[in-house]
Amino acid sequence: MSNRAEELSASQQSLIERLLKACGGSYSPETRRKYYISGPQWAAAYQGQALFHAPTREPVSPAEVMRHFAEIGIGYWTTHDTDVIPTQDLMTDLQAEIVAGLRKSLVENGLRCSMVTCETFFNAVWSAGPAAESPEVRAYAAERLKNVVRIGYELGAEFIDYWPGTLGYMVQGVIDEPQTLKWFAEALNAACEEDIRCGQQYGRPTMKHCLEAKPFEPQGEILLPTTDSMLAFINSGLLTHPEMVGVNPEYLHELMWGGAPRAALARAIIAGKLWHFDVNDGYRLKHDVDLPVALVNPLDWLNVLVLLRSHGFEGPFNFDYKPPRTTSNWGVFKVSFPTAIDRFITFWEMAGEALADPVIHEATEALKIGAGRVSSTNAQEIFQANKELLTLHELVAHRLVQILIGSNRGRKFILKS
Ligand code: 3MF
Ligand code: MG
Ligand code: MG
Repeated sequence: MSNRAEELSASQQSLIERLLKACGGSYSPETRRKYYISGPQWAAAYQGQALFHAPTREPVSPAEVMRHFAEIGIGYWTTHDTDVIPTQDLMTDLQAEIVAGLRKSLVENGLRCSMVTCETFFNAVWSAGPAAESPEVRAYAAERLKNVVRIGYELGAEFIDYWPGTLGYMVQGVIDEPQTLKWFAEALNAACEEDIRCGQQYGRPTMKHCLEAKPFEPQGEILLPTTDSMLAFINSGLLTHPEMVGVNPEYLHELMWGGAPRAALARAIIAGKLWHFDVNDGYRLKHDVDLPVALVNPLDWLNVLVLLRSHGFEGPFNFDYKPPRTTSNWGVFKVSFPTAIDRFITFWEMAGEALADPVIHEATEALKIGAGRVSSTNAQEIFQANKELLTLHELVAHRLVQILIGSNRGRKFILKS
């Protein structure tokens, strides 16, 4: 960088520091650590590249990411195998050395690894998916998944996540979809068997295996595009240990197909399979922009957290988002991660406020009691007696917006005189 550019960038940074302070509302690292929040290695080290974008940021080593996470107060770290171990070094002696180094960095920074995941989308070997026709590709996929289980044990992870990525096709009519799903199940079965073996070896409970769906990207068509399809797959009879497998919905992945994330989460909750959650934001029926949480859909985020809190889900919340493309490495850790986490905590606490709110409470109870004393066979009478059902709905929705903007606590805006 030229001296001139360096000076200008330093002055932008001091402006940002001042404005961040002026924003206020940030939590201490101790407070942030009280939530089950995890930071992905790949999000922190994301270099700004995309299909139409060249990389813009310097690489950041795992030890450096962990140091920043510790400073910010992110208590948990998550990683793909290839985020930290080059593909050619996987399953070699070098892997053992790298993993030992990661363990040391985790301890030094007071962090824990909550989740590990296998990259089955980036390397060219996955061009036809991890359950391709070629038996060599499938055997390699099974080895990779088993290896990730072992890495998980070495790093003390409780969760293992699978976003199959390339499980699908570009051109139609050429793959046998049911057979491909059976092959995919075989790889997961191999991972669960390896987990059971490791559990016995380490004297630890087995891990929670979580399937993450995404409706499109990077394949033209995806075989398991939604969390619902993952739930159906878990119950298809193809898995030898369905009790070990749950889901990791990602907020934006459900919006991308036009779904309501809250309803998708609800379906996972009633199946008893909501075990892990990827936190971010974005737009309906668009590509995977992975924006920082609550910058697009704050009201929906409040409502999602109300649902999760009221059903006892307390994490892990994995911040699977992408810091803006040209933000500097400094900005990623100074602004992007801390502000995303502080918004999340604020929304989590606001959700608690909504659950304790007397207006919402009374309205909800009244809805559940109903009008009473009407004939159960007379539609006209039931309707007449319950005319205010949707009025109460609207009142609750109004109150939620009040909570979002703080007017439930007396925040006032200047009125026209
Ligand atoms: C892609 C994703 C993935 C998964 C990750 C863990 C790169 O859209 O969301 O992140 O979350 O592979 O399974
Ligand atoms: Mg995403
Ligand atoms: Mg994700």
